[in-house]
Amino acid sequence: MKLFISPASPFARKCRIVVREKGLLPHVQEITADPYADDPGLLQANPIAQVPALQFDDGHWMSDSSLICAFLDSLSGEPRLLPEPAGPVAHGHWGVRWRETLADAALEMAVKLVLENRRPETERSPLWLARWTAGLHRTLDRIEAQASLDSDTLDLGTIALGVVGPYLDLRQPALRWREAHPGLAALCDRLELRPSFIDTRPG
Ligand SMILES: N[C@@H](CCC(=O)N[C@@H](CS)C(=O)NCC(=O)O)C(=O)O
Repeated sequence: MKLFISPASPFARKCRIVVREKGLLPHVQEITADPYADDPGLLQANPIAQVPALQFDDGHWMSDSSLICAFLDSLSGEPRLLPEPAGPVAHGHWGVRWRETLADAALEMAVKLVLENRRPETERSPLWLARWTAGLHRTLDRIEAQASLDSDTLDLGTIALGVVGPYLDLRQPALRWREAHPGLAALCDRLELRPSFIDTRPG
């Protein structure tokens, strides 16, 4: 399998962490591609032109980090990062997916802010910048209040939350998110000590 990534992409990082946690590194070739440069290899693997993308030897492909992570998790047994779909909404499968979705939403808004701020100043939309900034703050507040940040269980929700902080540190240092979100900051700092996180630090 080929996994198209870019070193700074938090969505690709989720998949790269899962590859390592599941011991799948010997079976996955990571290919660095710039999703903003019409990279021919990436376009062939994924018409949506986003990283991450997973390409199989028979030509099949998958996009979207959430789908790719769930697929990678299904390839081997322990550690199980996504429990079977059963149980109450706040726990187990649905709780994990809910926390992953919250983390992904924060990342989507953070990435949009980065892209908008890369445009010439006269072309930036104050309306969208304000909307995404407010949405990011609201989502981080909700994560801090409700996302079970003190759990030691490693799952797809925890991994997704764990990549939010380092991405904000890298791309949104002015946001000073740590002060208002100590639970998320502590979770991210704990996870950054794991080999899978060390090996995939954004840069
Ligand atoms: N929902 C997607 C988002 C992926 C995404 O936005 N990737 C960015 C890089 S961080 C990208 O490839 N952007 C290129 C583009 O949207 O044209 C996922 O979870 O994989």
